[in-house]
Amino acid sequence: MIVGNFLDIQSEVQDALSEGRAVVALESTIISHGMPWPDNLACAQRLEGIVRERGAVPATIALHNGKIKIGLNGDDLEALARSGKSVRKVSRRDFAAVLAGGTWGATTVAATMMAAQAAGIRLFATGGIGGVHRGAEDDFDVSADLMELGRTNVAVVCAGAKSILDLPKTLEVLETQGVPIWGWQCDTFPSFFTQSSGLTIEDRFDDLSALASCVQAHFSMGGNGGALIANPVPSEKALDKADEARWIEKALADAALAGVTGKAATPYLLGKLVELSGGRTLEANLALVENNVDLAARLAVTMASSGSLSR
Ligand code: PSU
Ligand code: MN
Repeated sequence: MIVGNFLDIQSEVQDALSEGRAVVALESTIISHGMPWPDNLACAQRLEGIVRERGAVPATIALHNGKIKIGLNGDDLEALARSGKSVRKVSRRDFAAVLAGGTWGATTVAATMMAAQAAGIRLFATGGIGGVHRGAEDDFDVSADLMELGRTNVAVVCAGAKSILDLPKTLEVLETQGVPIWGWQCDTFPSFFTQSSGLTIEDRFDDLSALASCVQAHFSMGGNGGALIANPVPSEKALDKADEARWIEKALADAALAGVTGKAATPYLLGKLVELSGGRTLEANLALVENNVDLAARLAVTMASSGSLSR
């Protein structure tokens, strides 16, 4: 667990936390590496706006000047968005080097969970989580997000994971890690750009207060690790399965040709898909992140009103 000395918590966020009000954490890799400029800045601003409209406080998380910033101002958001992929992508293992160097760092799902837990934030919304890459049996590419979900006490709202990944293996690792998956109005694991992967999940919730009770029960048990709330992309923005499969095959083939591996793989594939689809994957990406942030904010407000975010 990260100690408080490294945290720089915006006063608005700190006040909300101290008073048990609703706060939603947001990641920054999605801004720097997940979307192109200037859509990324517009998206980051819009996400904070959605959280506020629902009556919660947004806390976008990134590293800068040797601190983990919990809540960014407008200039910070713009600096991150403009820098794009030149900012270091920070997962669990990258913290110390970036903090010691004092530069900007953009937090992945894993790193944002660690920071949120240290600040006392329970709920975090993103687009998709990292997972087990196709061919992982050869290259061992399994996102650190999955292990973090197994150990860090934060609930993550996402639209599942992209089918550039191996989704059955991803669900197997989540099961091994003991991570519950709660479907929001769905019975199958969503596959990011499309509503369903066809893979069944056990728990479905159609009602916000029932979901809030489940999240509350999970955290009340103490030290129980993370949880996933799976929220499918809105149907009007979902991609056609055949188009998606074609673009993904091509993106994966290009990545193999270009020799892209490791932490560069996910950003490369996302960028390729935007190119290949003429921007359709970006549209779907924007819609699903907004939808996730909206759900996380409503959930946070519901939990705060029953006193379950009080310390
Ligand atoms: N999936 C997306 N968009 C993203 C990411 C994942 O659809 O921007 C980012 C998230 O920050 C996630 C990270 O935590 O990529 C996973 O990277 P890797 O596969 O290298 O662990
Ligand atoms: Mn990886």
